[in-house]
Amino acid sequence: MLKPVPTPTREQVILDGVWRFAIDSRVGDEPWAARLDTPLEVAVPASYNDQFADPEIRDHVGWVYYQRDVRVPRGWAGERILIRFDAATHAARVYAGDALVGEHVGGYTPFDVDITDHVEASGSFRLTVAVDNRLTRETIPPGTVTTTSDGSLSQRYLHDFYNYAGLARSVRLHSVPRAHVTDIAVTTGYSGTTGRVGYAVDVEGAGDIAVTLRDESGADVACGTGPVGELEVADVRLWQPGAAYLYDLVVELRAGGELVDQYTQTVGVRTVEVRGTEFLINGEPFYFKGFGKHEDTPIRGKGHDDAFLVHDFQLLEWIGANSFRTSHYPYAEDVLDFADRHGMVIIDETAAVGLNMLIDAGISKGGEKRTFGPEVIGDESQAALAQHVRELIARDKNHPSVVMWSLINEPASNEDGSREYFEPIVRLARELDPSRPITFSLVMFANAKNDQIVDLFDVISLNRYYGWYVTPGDLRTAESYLRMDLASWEAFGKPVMMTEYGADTQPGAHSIWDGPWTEEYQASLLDMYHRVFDEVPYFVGEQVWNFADFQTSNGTHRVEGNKKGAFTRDRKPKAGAHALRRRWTSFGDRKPGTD
Ligand code: BDP
Repeated sequence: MLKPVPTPTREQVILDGVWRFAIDSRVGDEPWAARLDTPLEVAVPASYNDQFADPEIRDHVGWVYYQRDVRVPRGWAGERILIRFDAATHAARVYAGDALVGEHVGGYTPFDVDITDHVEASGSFRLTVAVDNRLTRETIPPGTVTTTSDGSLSQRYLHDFYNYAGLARSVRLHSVPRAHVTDIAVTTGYSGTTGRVGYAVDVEGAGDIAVTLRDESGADVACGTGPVGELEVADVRLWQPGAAYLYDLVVELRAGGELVDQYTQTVGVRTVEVRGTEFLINGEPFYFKGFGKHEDTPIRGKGHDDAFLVHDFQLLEWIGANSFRTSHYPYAEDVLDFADRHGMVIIDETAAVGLNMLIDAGISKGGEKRTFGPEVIGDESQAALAQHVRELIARDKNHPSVVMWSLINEPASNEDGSREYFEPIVRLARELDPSRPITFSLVMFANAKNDQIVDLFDVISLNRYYGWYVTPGDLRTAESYLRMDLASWEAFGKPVMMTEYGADTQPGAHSIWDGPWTEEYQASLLDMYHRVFDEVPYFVGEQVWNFADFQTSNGTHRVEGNKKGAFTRDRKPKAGAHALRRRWTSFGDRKPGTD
């Protein structure tokens, strides 16, 4: 799926700004059929929840309406006219005037709505977007909606982060020519100093395809014709962690000698491979240092914000991180573009979090024991996840920064039914992208003895909370548990990494003892884990939970959100951040002690 960008044949109008807004209970039926009768306005892109000082809006369950008037540029006559939503969380219906023009389910992947037949160049139209925040057993992630005694809806879900909703990413009106390039897929490799860029171009309509590869100075380095081909790049500059290099693949569609469409796809030449117990980038063992993150900031919720993007990457560099996981959903495409340009290594995760009935709002609670089956997480959920994986790989397949797909976070992989549920998903991901390894993050109580799916994956990624949920305040016992746990995976002969470990930490709380919640405790816990990691030869990376504190749903186990951040929600370092910086700046992209 091509991101809309202006080219000699394509234009766009960014529709970000302030839109009219209402929740469903405050407007009549068919509110899209006229100007929304509402005093409220809302910022786009941003989740709507925290923008208002109104609990009925923050905790609303169901549809909300966004509306604005849109003018179509006069030069667009004869073009196809579309609206791209980078995300509508979690489902959307789009109306041009009174007409329903598109629908989408899935809150973190983009979709286009073709409105060519409903609008006119130089005319204007009323755009209404209905967005639904409900999570059910048929959605990814899952949840349950119940009707309370007063008739209002109440929502529960199994992950801990707050269920921010709305239009959290950009909305764009864009034009493409009638005959146009619909998709480009690239694969890369090299031998010696010669690079290889394979390409496959899909088009709608007739025309001849020509491609040119340009280096960063703008010089042509290779060219080809036809929809599928392979280009050789002499003296190739590789995309490396921390040292990005990007080529431009300029794709042209011509008819009768005339340019019909042009699109430029960036390309980083690099290889990724799991060999034995090593994770290799460009044939070199790579050691992941970094975090699981969230898209989460005050007021904006999950709204994408370029200033936070720039600042977060600055902090990642400051602390010596080389990678992060897009826990627990695909992030805005702008984040991956930025990672491509800055050599950040990404584990790209789906929105499949909470496929585990033993967890409630992120906490292990017992409760409903069985996760997989027709009455619980069944075929509809599996179909939704398959569709989500298709959309994720379609969007992100060309990003050199993405080195691995994380297909699930903390599923009940220790339960019967998990293999039947996940095996087809793994097969699908491998079919769609044979070039990247796949992983998933294992929950604490899925271990080397009871896990039923780990053999399907390339890398064993563990989420472990010894010293926090298990033996809090007792790092000595925690250390022995961690050591035993890591040792138990050796027999699998695969690389092992930690995708979550950490401790909630209240900034400003201090102690000379091992006191949970203090800054010293977070730093000591991290030091303890690192000591153990460095003993394990098949260990390939450490990603702390979390980069920054983030908002959660209400509950007595969280104080104003999850506080496991190395940074506070407004990006101030805790003592743990300084401890991480000391460690991570002391070695490069290889495992400590192997340089
Ligand atoms: C893990 C989840 C993560 C939570 C974390 C925690 O993967 O989303 O935020 O625990 O409890 O279970 O802090």
